[in-house]
Amino acid sequence: MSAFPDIEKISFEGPDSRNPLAFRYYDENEIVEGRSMRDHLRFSVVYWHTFRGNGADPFGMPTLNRPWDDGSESLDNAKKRVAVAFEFMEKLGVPYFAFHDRDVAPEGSDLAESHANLDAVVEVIEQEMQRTGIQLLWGTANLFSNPRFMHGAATSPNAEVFAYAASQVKKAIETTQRLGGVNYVFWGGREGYQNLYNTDIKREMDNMGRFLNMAVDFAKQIGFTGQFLIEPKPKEPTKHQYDSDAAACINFLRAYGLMDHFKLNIETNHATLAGHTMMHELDYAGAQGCLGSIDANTGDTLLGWDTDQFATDYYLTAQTMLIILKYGGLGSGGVNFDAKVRRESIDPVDLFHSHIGSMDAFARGLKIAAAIRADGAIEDFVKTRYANWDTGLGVDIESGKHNFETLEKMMLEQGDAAANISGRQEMLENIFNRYL
Ligand code: XUL
Ligand code: CO
Repeated sequence: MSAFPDIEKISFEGPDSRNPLAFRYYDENEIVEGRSMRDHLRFSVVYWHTFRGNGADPFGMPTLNRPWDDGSESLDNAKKRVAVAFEFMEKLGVPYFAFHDRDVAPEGSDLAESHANLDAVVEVIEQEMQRTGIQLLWGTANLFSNPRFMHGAATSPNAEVFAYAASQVKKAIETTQRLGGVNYVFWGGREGYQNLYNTDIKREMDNMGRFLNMAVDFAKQIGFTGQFLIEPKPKEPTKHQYDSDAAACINFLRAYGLMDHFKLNIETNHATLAGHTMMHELDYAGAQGCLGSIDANTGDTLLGWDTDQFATDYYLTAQTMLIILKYGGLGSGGVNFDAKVRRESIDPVDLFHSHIGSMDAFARGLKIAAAIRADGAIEDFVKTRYANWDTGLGVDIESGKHNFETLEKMMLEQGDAAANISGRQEMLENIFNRYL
């Protein structure tokens, strides 16, 4: 039985279309910079928000109408949900999805039963993946919802919680491998602290490093070749999260010998919670060779928490795609909609409106970014701005021919540095706007 009987497969109708259930910009076959939009964007739907979100918030009960879901934690309900998820993704036309172990299958009364429940639902997922050709962008383990993780998982002061988390991640990596997942994500749900009076930061960080190294060893042992990703977020649910932003994650990866095994999954709302723009986090990660994938969403400028809204702002999507193109694309990563409909958007069709709008916004952002790159004015300006590093003194400094003494000698002779040139920020902002 269809969960969305009135909705046909969403098709591309072009910018003039007035049909809210059609794409205006996302034409999966359109070629941009030599690659199809489908391959550039690698859209992915998340199981947790889209199929498990119910509209509840800290002030109110569930609101969303999901006629196919009986609201129970039964295995039967979990299996029925899989068919709905794949009908939705097939009609939307996305190539990927992502899930946490506990999104798809209920937790059992002990670990063995939880593993068995996961296997039972994964069997149905496997069949649906085969039927539709939809692939797994990434799997992950939920190490934050159950009360056992109240003090963290890999960073828990309780060693048995570390052991439980390791067992859960082992199973989640095996499951991701079974489903041919192309990445595996670690988001440190409660890997942080609420108060330093009760916290041994050094021990917690060392244990997190130990945990991720065990994951790397296990992946090697079973031949899992998907890319490991860390997803930075500065706070919520903990007051301070260790993986707070791209820079903190990269420092952590270097400190624990993990740089060769991990990249980053950058999420927009996490970037802004950290006091950065998405563009900053992407460029920083890219500059360090760590740009892996993105969780596409947006926060609300008036709210200081992780609202996980669908991104529709062309500035945001164009800036995001500009940096992604700059670093040659997302590789095995994708544009993963870690976003949820508002609790007032109660109908199943709202799931379509939200994804269609954001897919279109990213498609349009991709085209804007490609046009800006084709124009070349911004890139040329940056080249010119640093041009003196390509001749004379700049080359000598960068090739190690100078030290403080030689530089002082030169400046004492010369008296002062050459005059600066304008940064032209406003002109560059205007050039960007030409293509919006
Ligand atoms: C939480 C968040 C997670 C991760 C996966 O803010 O973004 O859903 O993406 O655990
Ligand atoms: Co996320």
